[in-house]
Amino acid sequence: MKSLVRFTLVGLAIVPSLLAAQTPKPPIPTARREDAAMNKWRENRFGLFIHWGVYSVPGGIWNGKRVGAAEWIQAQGKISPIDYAKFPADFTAKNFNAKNWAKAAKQMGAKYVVITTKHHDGFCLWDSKYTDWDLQKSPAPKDLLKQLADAVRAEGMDFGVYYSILDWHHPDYRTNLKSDADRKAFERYIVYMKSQLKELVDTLGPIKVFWFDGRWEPSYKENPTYGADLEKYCRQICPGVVINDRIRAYDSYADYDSGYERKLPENELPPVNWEACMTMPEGTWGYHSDPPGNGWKTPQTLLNMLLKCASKNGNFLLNIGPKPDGTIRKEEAERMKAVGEWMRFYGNAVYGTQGLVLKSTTKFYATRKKDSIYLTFFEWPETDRVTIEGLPSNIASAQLLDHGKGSGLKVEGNTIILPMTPPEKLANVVEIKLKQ
Ligand code: JFZ
Repeated sequence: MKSLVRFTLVGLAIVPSLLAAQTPKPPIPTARREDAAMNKWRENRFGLFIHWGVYSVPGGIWNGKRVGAAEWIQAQGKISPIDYAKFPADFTAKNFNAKNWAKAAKQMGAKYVVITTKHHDGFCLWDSKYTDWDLQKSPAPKDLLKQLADAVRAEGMDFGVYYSILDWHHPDYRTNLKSDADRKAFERYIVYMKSQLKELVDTLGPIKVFWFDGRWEPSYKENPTYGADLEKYCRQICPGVVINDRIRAYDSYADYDSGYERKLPENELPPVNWEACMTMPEGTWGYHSDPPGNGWKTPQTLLNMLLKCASKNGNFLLNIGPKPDGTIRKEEAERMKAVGEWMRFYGNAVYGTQGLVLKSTTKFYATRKKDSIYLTFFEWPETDRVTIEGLPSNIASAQLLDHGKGSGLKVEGNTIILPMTPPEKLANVVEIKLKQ
């Protein structure tokens, strides 16, 4: 009976994108966090997001019916808890190799990796003391998160965890707090979350990012003290950790705005730290055997998004959804590789930069690091002259970057003269040195 009730609740779950338009915006903080850990997070600029869990098993298709977001299949496919409980057995991770994942992330150019430790289905991707709805129920190695965390750090990247507040499985989770009993249960659930976060901190080694999600149900959203308290707790157990806004009930950005989900800011330089997260196909984060939307974004589009973020002071967290056996599908592996090949030569235009607003009739993305300004062109200009307004000082020299080399460009005042054909296919970078 109880499971029937929960089944109904899940069936009615609202897809968050429908809610996004109406969600309130927190007040702009007067100062941005500026300590070393926060600066490192900003300098990283580019991360890999991984959505992996037992929802990867049905791969977006249940009883012949195809859903949109694969990780929402329990709700969207109206799968009963009994049927859903069969998925962990097929979550084999038999081809999972933490070192290979970390190498692939590094090769893509990522400076940090964030993985789903618990998504909305409540399934824990580790062996938790506080629930048996976890890897105990699957043949996968129980320490796979630890393996990944270590491998990621061994490659010199930062490791972060995604954790969903919304939980379709935990008996104490509540959508609404209609009675004292509900409130008591939900507060037990908050203790459960805290215990699990502490468990992750104690077992996984240094965690640099807490990426929360699933804050939109009334129980959490209408009681902002829960989020404020949880944030305080996280900072205690994991000093320095960078926390996204979704830990809070829309009343604070915490350390950064993670609301740029599958979209990028248009004209403004956002006034708070921010990160956009992005899927490679449309509308699915978890592994989908037949993804929604019109195919896969090209490497050029993904790079364009990354540079656009950097030029507006934002981070870019690019997602993959591995298969239940731990394979990274071909479509994703190819894109990761192509993006990384470009980043290997032109990453200077991204890492450690700040965005800046320049005026020109030519389209490019501008970033700045010390006395260098980088202009990244995704379309080669129609004429050979690029005039730039708004530079902080005069141009001392300019070069067109070409696979780790540079060829000097002729400069006339604030105009640079480009060759007829560019060296690179995906995007071309001009580095300008400013006069001191
Ligand atoms: C959430 C999840 O529901 C989804 O499965 C995925 O994990 C994604 C990264 O996060 O989806 C959201 C959450 C918030 C918004 C949109 C989608 N939002 O604020 O616009």
